[in-house]
Amino acid sequence: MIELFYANTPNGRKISIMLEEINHPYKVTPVDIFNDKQFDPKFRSISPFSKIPVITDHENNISIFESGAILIYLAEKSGKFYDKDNRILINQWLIAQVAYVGPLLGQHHQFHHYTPGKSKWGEERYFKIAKTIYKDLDERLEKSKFLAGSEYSIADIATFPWIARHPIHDIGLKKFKNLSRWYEQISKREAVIIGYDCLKKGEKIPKI
Ligand SMILES: N[C@@H](CCC(=O)N[C@@H](CS)C(=O)NCC(=O)O)C(=O)O
Repeated sequence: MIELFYANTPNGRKISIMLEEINHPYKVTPVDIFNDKQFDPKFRSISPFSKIPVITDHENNISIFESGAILIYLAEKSGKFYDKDNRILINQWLIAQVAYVGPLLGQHHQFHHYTPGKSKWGEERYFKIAKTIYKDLDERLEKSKFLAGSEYSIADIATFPWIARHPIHDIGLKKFKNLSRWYEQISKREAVIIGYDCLKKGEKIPKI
């Protein structure tokens, strides 16, 4: 059994979606990051930067932090969504998500949505970058069915929950035809619908 230390954020959802996709038994342990529970020493012993997500695989008593490392672990364990012959491409799109798309959209959330009026510079800078990310993903998806080629992969699983925050991005997802097509297609997957709402609170994937 895998234990997922989780909050219902895009980084948390990457992993609940993956666990549903590979149909692996798991239990969710919520970490209340809005009340500083990520700083509890016990949690910090498996999460050195005090962040979710983390998994503990109780089968072999290993804990893993960092969403990209967790996705790779689960993909290798299950043999799914990480085609051996396509790893160079999957790794690029996966690492671009964890190192660029996620952190920069995260800054856009902070300045534009959570603290508007605090910093005009921050709002403008990250709004511009967020729009560029939409444009660049759209261009990629014009040429390719999924981010890393013709097959759905952990790169798509990593990116999807970030685009699922599109209502707070205020960019207008529907203006991006290829990104919208990709988003709608992934939104309909049963594992994605269940993983998105793994706390069973009735959370629905935002429509375009
Ligand atoms: N690079 C990390 C980022 C994880 C991350 O930023 N997690 C956020 C929630 S989405 C968190 O735990 N925040 C709590 C905090 O910063 O105190 C990953 O991809 O796993």
